[in-house]
Amino acid sequence: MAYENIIYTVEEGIATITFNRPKALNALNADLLKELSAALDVIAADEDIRVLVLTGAGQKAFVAGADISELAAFNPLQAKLFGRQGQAALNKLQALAIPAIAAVNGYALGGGSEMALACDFIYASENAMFGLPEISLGIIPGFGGTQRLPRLVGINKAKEMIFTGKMVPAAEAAEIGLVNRVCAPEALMEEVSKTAKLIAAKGRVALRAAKQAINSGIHTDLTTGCGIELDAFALCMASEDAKEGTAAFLEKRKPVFKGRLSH
Ligand code: DAK
Repeated sequence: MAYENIIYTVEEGIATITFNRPKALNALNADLLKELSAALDVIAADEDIRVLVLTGAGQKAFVAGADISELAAFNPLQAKLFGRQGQAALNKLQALAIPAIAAVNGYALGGGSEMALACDFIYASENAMFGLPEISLGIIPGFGGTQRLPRLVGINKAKEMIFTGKMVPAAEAAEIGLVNRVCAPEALMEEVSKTAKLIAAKGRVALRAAKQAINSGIHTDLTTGCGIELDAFALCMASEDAKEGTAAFLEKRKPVFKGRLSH
């Protein structure tokens, strides 16, 4: 598929999707969501891709939300279809077997914050602004914001953000656990790249197992979650990577992971 609203690149096993509508602060329209969904399918099918990074084109925005000019013209049925399309894309993003990092380089509002929330963690530039301003448009978050935000920062903080629609600067977003790390704008991509490379060097089977255990276990009770962890752990022990990782430690050398289960 030819991409017009995103830029898709892959380098050293790290895929980057750059939302690319800078004139509209990278606002999400139906075409962009279609391209995002197609790129995620390509990534999911490519065994050589180890990490995904999402960011925004230009200096000002990650994603300034859904495209309000498109949104304003929706009838209820079109709104539902758009909502379904967005939720499907974000669920696909969250369900990717590989880790996804949001590099938030400016405004991440509405669907932009929701996009970042569907990633595994967020690094942000000092000038980044998070927020769910939907309430000021007479609507509510519709790409999972009412669900993912309270799970991450707690119910009351999420309610304050969603009820007021106020923007939260990067430093405060880090304090409430929404953002893992805040960087100078010019250092953001470098910091993200360092972490992405660190992750990409690990074993794919273990990464997949860890992500699945966390994502599946978090919404269960502790006993069920630990059961999920045990199954995931056992799967790791069937991998060549586990043999290689433990052997490399004992032989005092660096492991070379292949990301394969044993025959
Ligand atoms: N959509 C369309 N265009 C946008 C945009 C957006 N969300 N955000 C900015 N732009 C455009 C501006 O209109 C402007 O275009 P021109 O006038 O130059 O043609 C250009 O980007 C630059 O923006 P500003 O001139 O406003 O720049 P400022 O620095 O003054 O302000 C700002 C930056 C980010 C504070 C401001 O642009 C702003 O408040 N933007 C809107 C933020 C927002 O409310 N986002 C939408 C949140 S609602 C659904 C599920 C989910 C959703 C919808 C439906 N279903 C289930 C159906 C999601 C909803 C949302 O995300």
